[in-house]
Amino acid sequence: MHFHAGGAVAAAVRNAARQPTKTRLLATMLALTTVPAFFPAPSAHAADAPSVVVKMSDKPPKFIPDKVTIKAGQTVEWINNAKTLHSVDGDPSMALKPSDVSLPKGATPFDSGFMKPEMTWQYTFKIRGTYKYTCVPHEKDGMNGEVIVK
Ligand SMILES: [Cu+2]
Repeated sequence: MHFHAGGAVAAAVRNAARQPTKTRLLATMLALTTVPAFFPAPSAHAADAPSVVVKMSDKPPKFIPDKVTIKAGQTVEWINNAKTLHSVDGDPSMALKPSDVSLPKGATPFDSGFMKPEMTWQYTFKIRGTYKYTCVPHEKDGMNGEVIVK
């Protein structure tokens, strides 16, 4: 046999059309297991491409923009393109002031942890409502943000 793999599969399928059912089934299965290699399924990461990017600044400590509106299921990416640590803190139990961090009913608290300069962090919002979040190192400086999920 001097066929390359694809040719061999095509030939097997062609021949199988004239073969008894069992052989035909085998050839079909062979073809089906071969095809996905050429058409890889979209990865989880591709589905998470951010809809909105929020930057983090030092002077003054701010989320830019500090208010974004997205649709349920969309992803926000935060990027620390400043020179100090920042964070995305959507966990009411970590807030100094309860009014700085609040989530819609049923939403799970989120927290990026400390983000060094150049770090990015993403979060996908599934539940509709208004999310108020803060930056742990700069909550006292008023570095607060809001995500509205429609
Ligand atoms: Cu900050």
